[in-house]
Amino acid sequence: MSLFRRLTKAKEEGNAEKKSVAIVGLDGAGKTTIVKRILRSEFTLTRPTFGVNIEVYKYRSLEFIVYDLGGQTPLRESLWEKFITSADGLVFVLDSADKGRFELASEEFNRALSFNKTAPILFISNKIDLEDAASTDEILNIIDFGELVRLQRKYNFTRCSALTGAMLFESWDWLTLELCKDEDIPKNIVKIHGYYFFKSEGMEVETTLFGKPKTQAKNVPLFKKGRYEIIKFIKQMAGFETAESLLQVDNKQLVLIKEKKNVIGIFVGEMDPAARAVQIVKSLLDKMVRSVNNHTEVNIKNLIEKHYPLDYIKDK
Ligand code: G3D
Ligand code: MG
Repeated sequence: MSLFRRLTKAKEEGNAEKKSVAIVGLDGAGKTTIVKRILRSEFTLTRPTFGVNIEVYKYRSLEFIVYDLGGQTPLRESLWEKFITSADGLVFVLDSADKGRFELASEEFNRALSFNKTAPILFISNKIDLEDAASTDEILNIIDFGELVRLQRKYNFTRCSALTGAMLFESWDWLTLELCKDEDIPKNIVKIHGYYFFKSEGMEVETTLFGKPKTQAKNVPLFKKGRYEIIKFIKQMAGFETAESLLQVDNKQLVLIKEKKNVIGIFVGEMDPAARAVQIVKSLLDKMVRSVNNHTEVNIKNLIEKHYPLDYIKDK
């Protein structure tokens, strides 16, 4: 069965809405890292002989068929064009510290655009954690977003880091919402099922599951898996002052943020907007640091109940 046939078949049989996203950019820009970081791999349709990684990933309620189109050779050109042309969304990844290849990246971007005139475009200026990462101005000097405005293309330009996760989830949420404009995805509210509060050296301070006893009991196994994941995250991110991550734990999302000495994770619904969850966790961290500075007692549960009354699973 041809690859296209298989993809079409996957589309017919699955329940979740499927969208195809072509992710392009020069070698080493961070495409694979981004995809692995943000999306949960469902199953793989990778065909090494095609020279294109084709994988089906899950993000919120959507399944993305991602074409990671790195390292193309003239032999693969026509295939590359075909994937871009048929994609629902286009993601371009730029290594913002690789200034010597900005011209080349810009040409590549324009070439990709020429193959697809309708898909929303997410332009990721990656690796902003690096000291010599280009500023927004420097990037705007080489990439002509004005042209996209003239063409009335939907686009989003985000500076992010696949390594620390900064701004990554916000940008994918934008793309997700663009791709499912008409579908029922909650835009503003998340359902917080529980939280974890750890010190960044690994000490557990506080963890709590929200909800009625029955709901809690159902979530206990997931909550345990979440605890394991947060410890893994703490180890992996030991060298970073700040880091963000989004993990799928069965049918929930775990949003993890590290800020200097503290790590907070919140456990939210599968279809909830990750960007909103990221925003909540960051504000909790900020409020906690301020309480500690004022020598007042910190209780995350109280902070959530007070500041995000619509966002958590209530007891009754
Ligand atoms: P590609 O798929 O676009 O070719 P990769 O790129 O995802 O393979 O990434 C290329 C290298 O860049 C990898 O390093 C990866 O870890 C690194 N990288 C990706 N994103 C970031 C980022 O945001 N910040 C930093 N500092 N590095 C990043 P290695 O050493 O494994 O080749
Ligand atoms: Mg790659």
